[in-house]
Amino acid sequence: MRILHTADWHLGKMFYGDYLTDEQEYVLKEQFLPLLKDEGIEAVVLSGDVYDRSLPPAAAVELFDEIATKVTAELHIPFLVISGNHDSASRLSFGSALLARQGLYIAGDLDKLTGPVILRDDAGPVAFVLLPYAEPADVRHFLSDETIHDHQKALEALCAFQSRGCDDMRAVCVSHVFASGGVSSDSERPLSIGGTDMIDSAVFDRFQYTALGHLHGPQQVGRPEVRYAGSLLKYSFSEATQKKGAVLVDLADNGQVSSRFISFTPRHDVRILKGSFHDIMEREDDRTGDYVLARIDDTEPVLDGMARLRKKYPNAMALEAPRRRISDHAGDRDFNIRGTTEEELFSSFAGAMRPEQPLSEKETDCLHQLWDALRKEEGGGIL
Ligand SMILES: [Mn+2]
Repeated sequence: MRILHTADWHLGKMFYGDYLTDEQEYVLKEQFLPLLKDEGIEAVVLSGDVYDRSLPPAAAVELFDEIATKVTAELHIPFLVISGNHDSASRLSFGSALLARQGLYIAGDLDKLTGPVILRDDAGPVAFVLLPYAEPADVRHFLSDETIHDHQKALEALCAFQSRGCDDMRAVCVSHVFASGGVSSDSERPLSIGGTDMIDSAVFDRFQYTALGHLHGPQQVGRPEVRYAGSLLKYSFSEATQKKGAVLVDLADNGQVSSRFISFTPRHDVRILKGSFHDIMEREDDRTGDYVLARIDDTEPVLDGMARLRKKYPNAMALEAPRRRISDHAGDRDFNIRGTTEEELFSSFAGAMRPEQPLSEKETDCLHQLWDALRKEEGGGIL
């Protein structure tokens, strides 16, 4: 059986104030859907974080509706989906019993879990054990097991509950967890504040393949058959160098698994530009529509930098100047502005911005001349 493992779509995600729904639509329609056909995919897995938030914008819901319909009703490929920590489990699993008859298997609400989903290939049954993201307290109540207090125990118990009856089958687990050993980025929301949110991936030992969601960088955990597919797109600048795509998994008749990562090419990339502001503005770039962060190495302030950057890169998201010299004392000066001349105000500003290098004589002379010139034009309305 040939399976495509994807995760962390985060439909309706906002990136520095812009919705990424159009970018998500592009990659899903232009890359993901054609891949299903071209590669002869027989089952699609989405390992949680379908949406970016529990109440997603209407456009995001419409997009998922359209994609899920294409996968199941048009391409006739079973589509297995779990809710992640960003999803509302109960909203996501609306109509799930009905949809399962159409090949769309959604596991969200614990109350609606039905045990493994059994698909078949020429060699027999393949069990898909769907483990939606759940808080330990919710699993404790659901299974009436007072010993469940952490993510590890909750996952083990939920996994046992959902695996019932498939002991002797080839089995694929779908789970949204932070497996210890995994590497995180800036766009995942922690699963627990205080206490540990990490789980030991030994719980997946019994499965031929484990399709994980939550960490946004594609990676394997321990062995190659336990993997994170990573997110659909880059959702933070910390992911700028990551590849984004899906994992193509071949599950052989004897249970052997081979897998390979397939990259998606987004319409607009997420990049960090480095160098001086001047270089960034002057250098040739044929992808100026990308989402960029300019990390400039200028030590002097760049006036109106963001507005100028956006003239070249309309989707510029941020401008950082980590080497810019700013006095430790800037901001906590206490002096009477009214009793201060313009020259004094300026040298105080210069001292705050460039503390280790006071204004030189030449600079001071230059300033005096400027002030003089401005004063002389005062009648003209400049000052
Ligand atoms: Mn996520």
